[in-house]
Amino acid sequence: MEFQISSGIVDSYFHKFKKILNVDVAIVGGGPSGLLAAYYLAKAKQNVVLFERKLAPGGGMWGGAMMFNDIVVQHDALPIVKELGIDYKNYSDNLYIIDSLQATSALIYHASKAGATLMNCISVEDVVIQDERVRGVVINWAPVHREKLHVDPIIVISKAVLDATGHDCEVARILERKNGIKLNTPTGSVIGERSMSVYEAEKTTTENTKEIFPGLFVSGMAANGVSGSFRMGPIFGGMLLSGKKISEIITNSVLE
Ligand code: 48F
Repeated sequence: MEFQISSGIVDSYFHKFKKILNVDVAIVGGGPSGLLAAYYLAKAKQNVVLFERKLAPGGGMWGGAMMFNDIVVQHDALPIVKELGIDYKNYSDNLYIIDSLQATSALIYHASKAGATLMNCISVEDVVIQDERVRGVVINWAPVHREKLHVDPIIVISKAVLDATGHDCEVARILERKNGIKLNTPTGSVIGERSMSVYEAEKTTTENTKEIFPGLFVSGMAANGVSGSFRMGPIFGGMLLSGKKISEIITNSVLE
């Protein structure tokens, strides 16, 4: 029995790991925009893997606002909330309240159930570049980074990479820092996010959701961060709409 438990897990995990070494889409970051992109991409029959460095994917959605575990979505995003079976309460004309724990677990569940492979405790530390195009990501165990161990990584090949790393826009920054290349942002560089301005931020999140270098796409706060737009705090409609939009852009680009 003891042996079967261990060998079952090792066999299954290594089978899963081997499958994700060459995929259609590699998503970096398991916040709301990355999880929703994973869900829609998997539904569109893309072979998709999502890497999250923390134990639990979910990013900034679990914590609600200052740990008050409710969050707000606006009317535009309500069809997504309904599609995922998340309960909602009408609060004012255009705004709805959802429970952050139920919403986050629903995103994780639906992404996984749709067929996306979710890999937690793994950090993306670099990208693969071939012929002036991003062709994959370089991964290592998150604790290896935390302990600053000198351990070489593993390479994952993909047709598209999504930077859904949130406020730090880590993948875009790595690409720029290491390669000195020009990105498709207003300045050609990662600009960094501005202060709180909810209406502007929500509007620009979907506008900034796009391909910023051949093979590298951005969603959620990473999209606003690279293009120098605002933060918005505990309203999540923009994140959901951004995840859905980038899944459509990537699907079209991968199918080209
Ligand atoms: O920040 P995050 O939740 O991303 P998001 O989808 O949503 C932003 C909102 O939560 C909120 C907000 C809007 O309402 O302002 O902040 O843009 O999640 C990003 C996830 O990426 C992980 C990180 O741990 C977090 O869970 N992450 C970041 N860098 C890496 C990473 C990396 N290099 N490798 C793996 N995971």
